[in-house]
This record gives sequence, C-alpha cells and structure tokens, in this order.
Amino acid sequence: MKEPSRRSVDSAAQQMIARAAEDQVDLVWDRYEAMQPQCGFGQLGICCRICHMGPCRVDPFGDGPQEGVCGADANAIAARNLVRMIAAGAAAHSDHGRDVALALLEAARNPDSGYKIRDPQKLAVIAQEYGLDTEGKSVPEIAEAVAQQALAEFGQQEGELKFALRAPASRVKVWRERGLMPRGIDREIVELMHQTAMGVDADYRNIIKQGMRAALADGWGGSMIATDLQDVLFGSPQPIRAKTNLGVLKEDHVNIVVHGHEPVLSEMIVEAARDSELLARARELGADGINLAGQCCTGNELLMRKGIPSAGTFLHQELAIMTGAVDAMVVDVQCVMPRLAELTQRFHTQLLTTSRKAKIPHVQHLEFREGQALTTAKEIVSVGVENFANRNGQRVQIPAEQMDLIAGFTAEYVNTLLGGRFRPSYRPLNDAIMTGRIRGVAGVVGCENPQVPQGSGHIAMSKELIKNDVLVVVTGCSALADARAGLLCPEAALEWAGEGLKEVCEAIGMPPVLHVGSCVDNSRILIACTNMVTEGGLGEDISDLPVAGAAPEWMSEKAITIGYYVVASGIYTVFGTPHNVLGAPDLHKLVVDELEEMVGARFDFEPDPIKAAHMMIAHMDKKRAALGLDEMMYEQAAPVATS
Ligand code: SF4
Ligand code: MSK
Repeated sequence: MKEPSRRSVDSAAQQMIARAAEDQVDLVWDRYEAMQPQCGFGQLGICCRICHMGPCRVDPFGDGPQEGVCGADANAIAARNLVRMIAAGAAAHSDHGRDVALALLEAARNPDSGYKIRDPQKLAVIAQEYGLDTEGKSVPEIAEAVAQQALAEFGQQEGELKFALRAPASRVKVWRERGLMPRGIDREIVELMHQTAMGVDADYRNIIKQGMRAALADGWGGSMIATDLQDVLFGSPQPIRAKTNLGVLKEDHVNIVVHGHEPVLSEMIVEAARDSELLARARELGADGINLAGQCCTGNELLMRKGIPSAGTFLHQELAIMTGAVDAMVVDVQCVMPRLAELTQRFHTQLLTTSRKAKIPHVQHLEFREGQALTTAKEIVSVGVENFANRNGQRVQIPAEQMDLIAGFTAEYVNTLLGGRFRPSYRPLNDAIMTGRIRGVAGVVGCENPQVPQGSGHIAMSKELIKNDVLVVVTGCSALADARAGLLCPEAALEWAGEGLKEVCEAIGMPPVLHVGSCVDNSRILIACTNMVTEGGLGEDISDLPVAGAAPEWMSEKAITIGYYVVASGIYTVFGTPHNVLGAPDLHKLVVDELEEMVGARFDFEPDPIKAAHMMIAHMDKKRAALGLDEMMYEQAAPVATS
C-alpha cells in the first residue's frame, strides 16, 4: 500500500486511510491500485463497443488494425466515446435541473409540500426573462408559470434556449454561425446519442460539434435552470461562514451525512433535523442533538445556503464511514460509490438510497417524492436517530481537523461584494483587472481522483494562481479541497496572495479564492464572465477576457461536459489528465489547437498543477496584451521551477 500521504494531502484523510489499512478495509485507492495496469486502449480512447460486431480496438502502434469491423477509424471511435461522456454528464446535470423545476411546480401547487419560495425577487426576474405576464399574479402563480416554462425548455424542438441568450451578443453570434446554438436540452442530448450510434456519424469534427452543442444545452440550459430555480426555491446564497473536514462530525451527537448532488431532499432534511420530536428522541437515546453534515455537492448546496458543515469531498465518502460515528448516510444521485454498501456493513452506519434513479442492491431504500418531501425527510432522520443506539463508542475515531471557510458567493453578489450596496456593479472588478491589481480570473473546478493525491492539484494550483494576483473562483470538490487548506478564509490573502490581489481582498475582507457553489453552479461562472463583458473595458466577448478554467483532478463525465461548455463559451481550459483522445491524433489536434479557430478557446492537458497554473497565467497575459492591459500594478512573482 502507498503511504497515506501519497493518497491524500489532507491529514484527516490520512488518519482514516491508515485506520482502514489496520482494519484491512479496502478503500478507493486500494481498488485503484488493484486495477493496474488499466486498459491502454480505453485510456487512449480507441476501443469501441457501440455495436455487437465489436468490441473493436485500433492498434496505437500502427502494426495491427487501424479501424473497427465497420471501418470506423481512431478519430471517429475516440470522438464518439468522448461525446457520449458529454451526453451522460449533460443528462445528469440537466436532469437535476428538471427535478428542481418539478420541485418548484410542487411548491407552487401544493402548500403542504414543505417547500417555500425563498427568493421571490429572483423569481420575478426570471419570469420577466421568460416574457411571462406577472401583472396581478401571486407568487405561487408566477412560480407555476416559471416552472412550466423551464420544463418546456427540456422538450423544446426548435428555436433557442432562453438562458443561452444571456451570453454576450458576440458569443451568441459565434454559436449561431457555427451551428452550436442549443435548441432544447433533451433534444441535443438525444441527437448526440443518435449521431454516435452504430453507422451514423463518422466525422470526428461533426461529432465534436454536436458534443459542444449538447454541452452548451447543459451549461446555459439544464445546469443554469438548476442553479437559478434552486436560488428561487431555497434562497440565493450570501457569504456565510461554515466549517469543513471530518472533524465536523460530533461524537456526542447523532451524525447524519447527506451525500450526492441534489438539494431538493436535503433541504427538507435540514428542517427535519430541527424537529422537536426527533430531537427529543435523540436525547432519549443519549445523544446531545442531531448533527447534519454534507458531502460532495449536496453538501455544497447546504453549505452555501445554510452554513451546514461539510464532512468532505468525493474521496471522503468512505473515510466518513471509517470514523465509526456516522449513524446514517443518505445519498441521492451522482458521485456515490456503490462500495459504500459493503463498507457500511462493517460499521453500524445505516446507508439509505432515496432516488428511484439510484438504488444499490441490499441497501435500504426510502424513496423521496416531492409531494411528501418533509414527511420523507423526517422518516430518514428518524432512521439515523434510532441507529445512534447501535453505535459502538469504542470504534469511534473522529479526526480533529476542521477548517473555517466562507462560502456563498454568486455572480449577482459580486456586484455588492466589490461595488458596495450603494454602487452595486462589476465596475470595481473590471477596474481592478484593468489596472492590474487583479491579473485575471480563474475557475478551478471538478472532482478528485485516486490517480492524484487527494487535493494536491486543486490546492497547489489555486495557491500558485493567487500568488500571481489571479482571483480564483471554485466549485464542487475543488472548492472544498481549497477550503480544507484554509484558502477560503480572508486571511489566506495575507499569507498567499500577490500584492495586487492582497490589496483588493484586504480592502473588502474577501478571500482570494471564492466558493461559488456546487457543480451545476459552474453556470454562475458563465454569468459572471458575461457580466464582466457587459460592464465594459475588457473586450466584446467572453473569449476576450483574461480568464481561464481548470479541472486538475477530474474523474466524472460531468467534468468533461463542463469543460466543453466552458471552452465553447470562449474560455481556455486546462485539464490535469488528458481526455481519452491520445490514440486519435486528428481529434487530439482539434481539441488542443483547432477549437481555438472554431470557438475562440481550446483545451490543454497538464498534470503538474504549477505548470498548468502558469499556462493559464500566460493565457491571461496574452489576453491582457490584446486588450492593451499589459501593465501590472505590482511586480510579478517569479514562476516557480516546475521540473
Ligand atoms: Fe466495432 Fe464499428 Fe461496432 Fe464500434 S461500431 S464496435 S468500431 S464495428
Ligand atoms: S461532487 S462531479 S466528484 S466535483 Fe459535484 Fe465532486 Fe466531481 Fe462529484
């Protein structure tokens, strides 16, 4: 087994990894090591099992077959595989958006559902955007109309997605000219699946084009609907203090961990955990109270709106069980490891699946229905409370580590964050970029992956960027990895930021790394970029801005979808490990080079986070020079040697 420090840079994680080794419990890292060597054809993207004449594979050394039984070459095979990842990622995020729209509909129609409209102002803005007549209408009536309009965007066959028109006019023009403008969310995903079925599209360029269209349907469609309607339903986030890491679990409380991606159930679990009868029952069983903690993006949703502590990221899910202190782990959809089923049996933890889309054999299923949201939530909390009695105190070992953070930044909040309540606008941010106090803005997002020591890529990259006066915005697991390292505290600016960024952060007390939400909230980054363009002085299009994106530790199909909608929106993006395209030379060239010509941005692949950060900085400097902004206010930090 590798040293725990080679598996994670988080000391709490290292303690639980060591405990697992002592107890002979297999974790994700052990399974990853047992899987070596992984299939080289799969890694290069050149195996195909789309039809039953296969599976086929292309010989990357040129000695064996260069095409499948049907004649598809490496570029077609790898492109089809890649965009099917986009389709799956877009489906996952967008179906999340659909579920939120359905919950909004429930809130509007059923006063007993437990849901309330928490941001009627944002609801009114969206209603106006949809062109709805709100005159004399009640909030529930407007909510019903907005929910129906949002749901219609999924099945729309012709026309353009409404929220895609939020992009700068020059970007919309690019999409229209290139045939990338998304028509309907489901339509683009279905067409992508059709296009990549056996014997349909063999042109890798055309395949990638539809891949980008489906990705845009997610970023400016399904994900954006999820973000906006969640704000309407659960409240738009505001900066909020909270804590993260395994130390947020409490020895003397019932611990319930909510894990996955969708807040429609977990928001209700927050209510249920405050129920007086359940609290009384917890005390009767000897607990001091009920402690709710989140993981992954369900955790991020609760963290940024309610300050509910986060017990960690994707690779912490097994480690939380290893503490012996989790009485119930409640999972919804996405990023849930099936192996939790076996692991929870070795402890007392009750694992509960809640979505009809995500069951695990032999795991208790308590199905969540929007119509009875609070009732289901109470049942779930009750399972955790009753299970406290089964906890073996001798086996409880909770690492002490927990870190303060500030979460809850949004594209809208940037107005007041920098502009103040009396002069809310993006002007101060644009001015700080134009004068060179801020060199550019980087979005560092995405998962963790046992291929990389947990958190090492996110943290090293963010530190290098802020040291070079780049303001960093983070989502998903990346946000929580940085949070564990203390980068989401205002004090982090004093310790790690360059002089210019430090000055801006100190003036308003903001962290140099801003947590802007869960994975669907990458849509907030698109809107922030649009607002920067609209404010003026930084070019006409998103592709003119000194901004860049990165996913240093990605693993999920959703990360690929995000990457493609970000690049198709005009933002240069660096992935830590390459997409599965290296066995397809023409496709590889398209992705890392020719996309620039097509959409004004492209990908790079670089596993070293410091080198990757400097590739992003070089890109920002190029954009600054093109805008005539090559002067920086402060002397720049020398690049760190990377080899
Ligand atoms: Fe092989 Fe072509 Fe079938 Fe793919 S679609 S499995 S390359 S025959
Ligand atoms: S949770 S998609 S591991 S970021 Fe959004 Fe983390 Fe990636 Fe899941």
